[in-house]
Amino acid sequence: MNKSLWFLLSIVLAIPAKALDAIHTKSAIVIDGKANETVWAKAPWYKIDQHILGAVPTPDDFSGRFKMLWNDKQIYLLAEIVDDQLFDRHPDPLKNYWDDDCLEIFVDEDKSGGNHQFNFNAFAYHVALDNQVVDIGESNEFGTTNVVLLNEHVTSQWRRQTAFPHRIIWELSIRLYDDSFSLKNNAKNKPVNLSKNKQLGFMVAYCDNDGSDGRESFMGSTAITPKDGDKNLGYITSDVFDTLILK
Ligand SMILES: [Ca+2]
Ligand SMILES: [Ca+2]
Ligand SMILES: [Ca+2]
Ligand SMILES: [Ca+2]
Repeated sequence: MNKSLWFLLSIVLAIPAKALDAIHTKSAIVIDGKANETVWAKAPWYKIDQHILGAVPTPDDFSGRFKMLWNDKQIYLLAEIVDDQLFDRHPDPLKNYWDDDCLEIFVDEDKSGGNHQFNFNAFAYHVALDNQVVDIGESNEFGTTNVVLLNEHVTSQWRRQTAFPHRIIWELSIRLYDDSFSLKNNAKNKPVNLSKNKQLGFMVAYCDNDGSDGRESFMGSTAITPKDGDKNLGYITSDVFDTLILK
């Protein structure tokens, strides 16, 4: 390799993964699936275009992007999702929720990284088409997987667009809980206050199913390095999340 090429390569390799920015909002955001608050126009878009699992969808089958805002109480997410078929095969919100269309939001409040599969070191909120929010909770007394609703963490509303009915605007507010959160001690659970320059572990993904028995594709906002060929690691470890900075 010649010297100039090696120099260029060393610069590219030294650039850390790009952080995501959430823009501060002084004005109130109404969670109604409408992006008509003027502050939304100030926030940059980020793509949901990284393959995690299943088929790589065509743009009409699935494509998505999102932007972020924050205030001292919560962060806000606006996702624009194109999905040709909205599908909810499992009406029970606790059953096979990953096999129905759902928006998945990964949050690690203190950016600690590490395993969160059966604890609340980080959260993998699966937001279903009925706007309910599911994650794997703490192991129960039998040591078995314990799926729980965390509806108080995320407020969610989506709407189809009149001119583009397969494009939906999904607007959400997310309260952040630190790793002391426990369903064994509900009275003590309080969302943390947020301040400028705070960094979180963060990632967004979409599970797309258009009528199959199981999830057809799973696309995310972050390039995940496979482990034993598997990129579906976000529900297990927050090591694979991106960094979100409150600007
Ligand atoms: Ca709104
Ligand atoms: Ca689809
Ligand atoms: Ca954590
Ligand atoms: Ca679908």
